[in-house]
Order: sequence, then C-alpha cells, then structure tokens
Amino acid sequence: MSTPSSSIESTLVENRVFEPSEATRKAARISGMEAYNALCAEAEKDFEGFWAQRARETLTWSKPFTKVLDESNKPFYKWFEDGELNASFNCLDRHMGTPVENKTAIIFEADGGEVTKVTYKELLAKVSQFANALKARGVKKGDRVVIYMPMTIEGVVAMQACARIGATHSVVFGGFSAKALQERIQDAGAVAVITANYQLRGGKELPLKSIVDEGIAMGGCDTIKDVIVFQRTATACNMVAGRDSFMHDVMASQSTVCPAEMVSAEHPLFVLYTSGSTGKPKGVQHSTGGYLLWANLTMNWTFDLKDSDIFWCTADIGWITGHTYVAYGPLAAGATQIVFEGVPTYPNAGRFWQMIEKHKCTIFYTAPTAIRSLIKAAEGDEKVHPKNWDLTSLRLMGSVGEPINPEAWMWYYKHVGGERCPIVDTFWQTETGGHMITPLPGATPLVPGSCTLPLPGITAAIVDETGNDVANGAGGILVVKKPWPSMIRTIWGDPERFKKSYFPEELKGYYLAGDGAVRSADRGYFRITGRIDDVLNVSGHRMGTMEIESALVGKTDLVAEAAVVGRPDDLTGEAIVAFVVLKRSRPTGDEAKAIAKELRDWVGKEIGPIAKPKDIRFGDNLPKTRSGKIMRRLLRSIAKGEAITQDTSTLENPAILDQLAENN
Ligand code: 6R9
Repeated sequence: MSTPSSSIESTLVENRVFEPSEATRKAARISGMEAYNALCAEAEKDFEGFWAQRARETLTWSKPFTKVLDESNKPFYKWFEDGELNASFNCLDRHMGTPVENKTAIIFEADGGEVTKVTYKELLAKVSQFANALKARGVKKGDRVVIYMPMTIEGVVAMQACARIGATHSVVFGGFSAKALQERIQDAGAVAVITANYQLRGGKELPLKSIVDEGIAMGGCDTIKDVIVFQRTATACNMVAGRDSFMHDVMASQSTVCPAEMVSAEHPLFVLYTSGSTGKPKGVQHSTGGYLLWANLTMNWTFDLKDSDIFWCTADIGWITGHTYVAYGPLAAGATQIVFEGVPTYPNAGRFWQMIEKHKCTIFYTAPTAIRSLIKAAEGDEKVHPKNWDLTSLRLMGSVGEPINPEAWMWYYKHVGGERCPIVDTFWQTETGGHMITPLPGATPLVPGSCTLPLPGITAAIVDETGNDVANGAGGILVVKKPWPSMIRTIWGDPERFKKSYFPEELKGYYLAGDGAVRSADRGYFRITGRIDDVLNVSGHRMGTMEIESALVGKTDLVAEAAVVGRPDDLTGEAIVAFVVLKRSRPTGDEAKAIAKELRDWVGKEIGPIAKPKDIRFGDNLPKTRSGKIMRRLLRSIAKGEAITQDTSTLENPAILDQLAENN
C-alpha cells in the first residue's frame, strides 16, 4: 500500500483539539490519559489476567470460568468457555433487590409521540412471561429464532426472552424485503419468527406480517413452526391457523417467573446478518460471555455511564448498534434508556432535539448521516434548528457508523452539544461486537474527524499488505493483532468464509477489519479513511473516497452531502465520480455544468488536481439503507453506466437511482 501523497495529507491536518474539561475529567471513571495509559499497560503486561478481572467484575456467572482464552484452534478463539451465565439474567435479574429494580429501564416514545415507561422489575416480568410462552411452544436452547420487529419495548422483550431460554436470535431489520427475510430464515434454520402486524414510521403504517407470510411462501422455510405476532396497531392481518398466534395471547396464560437457562460463555447469543464486499450476507455469530462483557464494559468506559443518565442510542435493533447499545448494553449496565419508534424527520426535522429536551436526555448516540441531514434541514428552516430547544441536559454525545467529517463534527459539537459535551466518535463493526477505537470522555483530547485511540487491550494497528506496521502518517490496512472477548466467533454455517474474510494468511493471523486508516504523526490518533474496497487509485495515487467527500462537504455554502466512487478509466486506472446533494435545489443543464466546475476547482484547491472528480452528478438525495449508510456499490454501478442488478430491497429511497442515472 502506497503512502497518500503529501498534498492529500496536508488538507487533512486537523489542528483543533478539545481537551476534556476539568469537571468531566474529575468525574470520569477513566480519569485523564494517565488512567487510560495505565489500563493499556495493565492489559499488555498480563493480557489474560486483565480480561479475567474485567469479566469477573462486570458480569454475574452461575459457574465461574477457569480458563480465560483458548487459542488452540485459531482463529476460532474461545473466551471464558467453561464459565456459565445467562445474558438476560445479567441484564435483568441481577438488578433485583438493588435500587435499579424500580428504576425506569425503557422510556418508549412511539412514532406519534405517545410515551410508555417500564421499570426493570416490569421488564423482567414481561421477558419472563414471553420466555415461558416460547418454551410452551417448543422453542428450546440452541434453536434459532428470527425477529422481524419494529423499535418497540416488545422488540427488546423478544430478544431478551430468546436469550433467557438460550435460543439464538437473529434480528432482521424491519426494512428488509420478503426475499431477504426468507434467505435469512433459511440460512439460520430458524424454528420461529417473532414479528408485528404493522410498524409505524413517519406517520405511516407499514406491513411486517404480510412480508413474513410472503417470505415463508417463497419456500425453503419448513423449519418454521411458529409465527408470533405483536399487535402494534389495530389493523387486522392475515393469520395462518396452526402456525400463527398473537404475542398477547401466548403470554396471557404464562407465569411472569421464568428461571434463566445458564449457558456456556461461548453459547451463540445471536447471529446478525451483514453485507460483505462480495456474495450473500454473512451471519455474524456472537458469543454470550465475551459479547456481554463488552456491551457492559463499553457502556461504562466509552459512555462513562452514571446512575442518573438518560441514555439514547438512536439505532434500530435490526443493526449491531441496536443490539449492543439498546438491547443489551444499557440493560446490563442498569441504565435508563430511550427507545424511539419513529424517524428523525417526523413530524419535522426537530424531532431529535425535541425528544432530548422532553426526556432530559444526557447521552445521545447517533450516526453522521443523521447529523448531516439535520444540518441541512436546520440550515433550510430556522424552526428546526436545535437552538429552538433546551438541550442543556446533554453531557455526552456519540457518533457511529461511518467517518464523521470535521464540518459535521463541529456543527454537532457547537449546536447540539453547546460546546460543552465531548463527542465520542466510536469506530467498530458488526464483527467486533462493540466499540474498538474511541475517545474516552474524561481522558482523550478530541480531534474532529478522528476516532482517536483503541480501548485498553485492543491491539489495533495499521499495516501494509504483508502485515508489517506502517509509520504514523502513512495510510494502510486496519487490523487487530490480538483477539478480544467480543469478537465475531464464526460466520454461521461457513467457517471457511470466516477464516478467509477476516484472517487472511498474508496478514500474520491478524483480524482484518476491511477499513483503511491512518495514524496522525503527532498523537498517533487513528482516522478511518473508509472501506478498503472504496480506496481509489487514480494515476497511481491512492486516496480514500472519504478525503474527497470531506473536501466536497467542506464547501459548506453549497454542498449538503457527497459520495465518491471509482470508475475504471483507460487513462488513469480509475476515475473519480462524485454524487452530490446541494443545499439548494438540484441544478440541470448549464447551471449544473457551472456548479460542477466550481466544485472541481474547489477540490483541486483543497486536495490537489489529482483529486478532482472527473464526473459530478447532482441528486436530490443519495441511495441509502434504512440505517443511513450510503450504498456505494450502487453508485459504482451508476458511475459505470451499468444496469443495477444488485438487491435494492434495503434502500430507503429506490427512486433516487433513476434520477442519478438519467443525469448522464
Ligand atoms: C457499528 C457499525 C462497520 C463499518 C466499518 C467502517 C464504518 C463504523 C465508524 C466507521 C469511521 C467510525 N464505521 N463506525 N467509520 N468512523 N466511527 O456501524 O457496524 O454496520 O458493521 O459497519 O462502518 O467502515 O467497517 P457495521
């Protein structure tokens, strides 16, 4: 891997540094860089001892483990294997008889604004009752259960109930199509589906149950014995006799007491499907012990959770962020959390700010794409600017899912956090289970656009294609050298693909994250430059699409959002194509040509002539998944002028593809 050219590097030097305030540092669990460094040193000195101590302190075990890490069958690492515990017990039962028992576990705000609260004690009763109902229907330890539900208390109850009886859940995001659902049911060999009749998003009632019916009807789902339906709305849905039942009916006759099934620490808690760079989605398998340790530990490390916090992670339970920082982490840590059913722009783009004020949210964790779209909305309409709400309850904010460009970081910091709240830019993946590289609010000086440093015990590094370390300042491949407790255990049903995808031989057995990164020369801070498959090579110069996007978005008077992809080019190897959403209406004809020239010149000035996009297309929006990720795969096809053959069922806005294509 070649070093990024110095002209690229120079535009990415970020000189703004935000030190933690004295008060934040003093109040923090990990207080100051000395404390962080001491933990890192402890993990380095006695790697297994470090994790053993964390696992004993953080979790309640029914049978203590005697062995910490088993490396005998690399890369199929095992952690705490002979120990036994239950994830639901650790999230609920463990708090009984403590002050957390009567604390609010979930503040649920529905799409329409209605609020429902449950305490830990009430949640335990609901989970136990549903767990008994599952058992009564024959679901048992080791079975797989697909969950296809909206963001509701019942969604969390379904996950916790599976964990309680030792069934492995596989949550499928409510925006996936019948085909995608069918493939996942089949791959997992699930015995039951838990769903809802409908879901409510942005004032609309969208079907779920009929999609389940459609998916199962596609065939190959004979393993399914039960479909359990949460009745979210009054609208009727088709019910198949002998297979389908309502959640409230199956629960009604059950006891609210259900002893948790203790399982080995390595027992698969869940399988979550995620897209790879090629082929069909991979079922990422996570463990019970190591995963739950991480969920709880990072709530305390990264979010420095206090008893009085009102925590809000805006991610859907259909994604890993909704698993670790909605369904498990906050409950294991005994937090009060907000669960939100709706979308950030309904009834208007002030919804997040209004909810922070209303529920006195103290920790807010969201994605850069949401921030960028809310910046655009606020700049277009004063009435939805965060300044209209009292956000002084906030003390900490987080970012996850993609690199956050410094401009968006600064806006978030200033207009949402009131220049008072640290931002934790948390780098991690479905495969890592939880945070990997992130600032700690009471320790790490913040640099906009950088996820800063790895958590203690996480041996993240940047290497070349042969696995050798590269110097700070030079770009390379992000790897993790040693295993960690919450790492992916395997790809469900495909151990060979697991080995090939994540532990390629040429990388010395290191975990390959699939991202490129660079460490700053001064602080050694990590900056993620984007997926390796998004790295472009134009005339022999290697640069991240992210760099160009960041430059484009840096033209703040004009550009709202930008995505950059490569297109094969006879002359330069690859040519840069930029898809741009402006803050004004979409230009056409000569006007589009003039603005494209202006942007090209801007990028030329910001990075260097080599980074000038060859082609700039304007759209009203970009193709995004429901979780807000820009689908660059599709943009690459459009850039090449190819017909779209990929699955577009996860797109929030499929119509945008035609608009971007016609722009030729
Ligand atoms: C948690 C989650 C993982 C990919 C990852 C990287 C990107 C996530 C990031 C980030 C830069 C951050 N990513 N967090 N890039 N800075 N703070 O998003 O998991 O859906 O599996 O995506 O997202 O490219 O490889 P997942």
